[in-house]
Amino acid sequence: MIEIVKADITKVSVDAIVNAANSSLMGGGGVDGAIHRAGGKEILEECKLIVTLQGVCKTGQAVITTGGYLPAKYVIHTVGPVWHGGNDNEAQKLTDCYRNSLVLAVKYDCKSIAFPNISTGVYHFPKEKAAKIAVDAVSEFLAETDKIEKVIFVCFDEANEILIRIKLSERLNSV
Ligand code: AR6
Repeated sequence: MIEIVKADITKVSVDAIVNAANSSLMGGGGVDGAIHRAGGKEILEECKLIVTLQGVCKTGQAVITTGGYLPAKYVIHTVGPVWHGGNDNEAQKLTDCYRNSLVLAVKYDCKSIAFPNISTGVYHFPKEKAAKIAVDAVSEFLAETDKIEKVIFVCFDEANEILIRIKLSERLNSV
């Protein structure tokens, strides 16, 4: 049910890919920039509409748009926490990102979803802590529902790929 790959998430064919966005939903660098570039302007148009209707997307929350030209049907935009040293509820906020993205995926009948390593780029969340949170949040959600058939962790760098593999095998060995 859980796969780990080293790839560009804009190339992954799943029902929904998750974007590590910022609160404005207006695009940015990193994976956010790559998704908007590859997906085309329809994604930004929908993001603008969402902001007009419901305001900015707060940290830990998630919203959904079309996938535009991407192979994925939908993009789920979530806003990860900026790392401030660990005393700003960053861990809970990152858990919320994974959980709220999965809740939205189920709501839109998505069977497969791909996650990047949220917050581990310019938001500087420590990669090992983020990997454990990602694996725990996804595993706990999958234990509660049979609606999602596949979750792919799409890692862009080798460190994240190795860390996600370690955290997943630690978790599987502990149960
Ligand atoms: N496919 C998969 N993963 C990627 C890709 C890609 N094409 N490109 C980068 N990554 P970041 P954040 C990885 O900085 O830390 C944006 O400007 C990257 O190696 O994209 O959550 C937003 O607008 C890293 O492991 O997101 C926000 O302002 C991971 O994606 C801010 O960055 C996340 O890195 C969000 O920062």
